[in-house]
Amino acid sequence: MAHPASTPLPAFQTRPDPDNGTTAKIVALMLGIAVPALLGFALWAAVSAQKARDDAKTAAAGTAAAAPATPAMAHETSTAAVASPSYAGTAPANADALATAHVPYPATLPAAPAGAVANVHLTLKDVVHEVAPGIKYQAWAFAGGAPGPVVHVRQGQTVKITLTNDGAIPHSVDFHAARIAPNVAFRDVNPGESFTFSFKAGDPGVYMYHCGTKPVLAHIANGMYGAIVVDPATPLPKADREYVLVSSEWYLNAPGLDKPAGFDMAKAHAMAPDWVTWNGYAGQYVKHPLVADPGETVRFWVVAAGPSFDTDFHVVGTLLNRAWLDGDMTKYLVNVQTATVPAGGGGVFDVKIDQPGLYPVVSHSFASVDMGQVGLLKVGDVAGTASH
Ligand SMILES: [Cu+2]
Repeated sequence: MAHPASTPLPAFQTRPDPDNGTTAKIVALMLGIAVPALLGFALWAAVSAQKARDDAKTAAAGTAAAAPATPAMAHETSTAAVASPSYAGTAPANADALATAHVPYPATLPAAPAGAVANVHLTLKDVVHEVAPGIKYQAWAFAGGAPGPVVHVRQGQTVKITLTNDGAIPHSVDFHAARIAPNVAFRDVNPGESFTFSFKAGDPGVYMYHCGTKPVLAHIANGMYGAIVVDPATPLPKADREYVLVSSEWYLNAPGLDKPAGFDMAKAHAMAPDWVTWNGYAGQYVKHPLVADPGETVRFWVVAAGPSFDTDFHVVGTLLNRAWLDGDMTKYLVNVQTATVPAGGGGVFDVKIDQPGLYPVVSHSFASVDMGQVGLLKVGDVAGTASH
């Protein structure tokens, strides 16, 4: 809709006089950005305990009022056409203690194996996964939870994948780093069976892997994804620390407090998640920050697993010194404020931070931050947040 003709155009803004309190304004602005991120859990804990109880009552009432028209899928997956109420921010009274006790997903990039062949054994399993403090979800995932293990190989290696299905229904695995006939390599594997295929890691970068069994939306949303890092044959500039971050969103058909929630297809179709996470657990690197020393180059290998959300990668308080977008490791952009990682894509981002502090790592799509996609990079010996 056009603006009314009488709407005045905004005046051009001039840069404020640097001596006129600008520093204080910038600090205030930064705090305005960072503090809400840091206080996310406190807010969830304070506001959401009651909300969770209310939502649980609402959900129970809704279930009673509207009997499901279709039978539920395995694992209580909801295929109801009407989405459950939002459970965003649900938190038990002891959420803070649970967040502290939580063992974070290991974000540090593991070493790549030597030799011509990288053997990777992945096991698929039905597991109860915690997506946030005290929030349980009946996941279909790789053994150990979601995301699956970080696979790290070298360009030129043959990657030999063995997939074992310990779940209750057929699953598969699709590697975006592979150039291979998917009908053969990514085929369904029945429960109790194993399947092996190999591909040449010809394309460096960071790539998603995921179950590709239909409905893919449900299999990814239920936790079946991970990241594979393929080291370029021509090494990247040296990095002092390397972290892998996989973003994903979660669609819950129940609060997940008393018993595990299942998947809500209507919410997934509406792209209205309850939680958005780095490495499968809301805010885990707020309580347990990623760390670096001042002046170090920190490399983030980022995958947006979705199933449907992009990640707008941003580190509050700095710029991305280098940004390799998706699978193109032949060149990088410099001084990027926010880099989009599309759902199903990846990106490699370097930051070099000299000033000690707590730097939030977010998707700058801030609904995602509110739903849990925030972590901290702790640079130097900074007080105020629990460490590992
Ligand atoms: Cu699957």
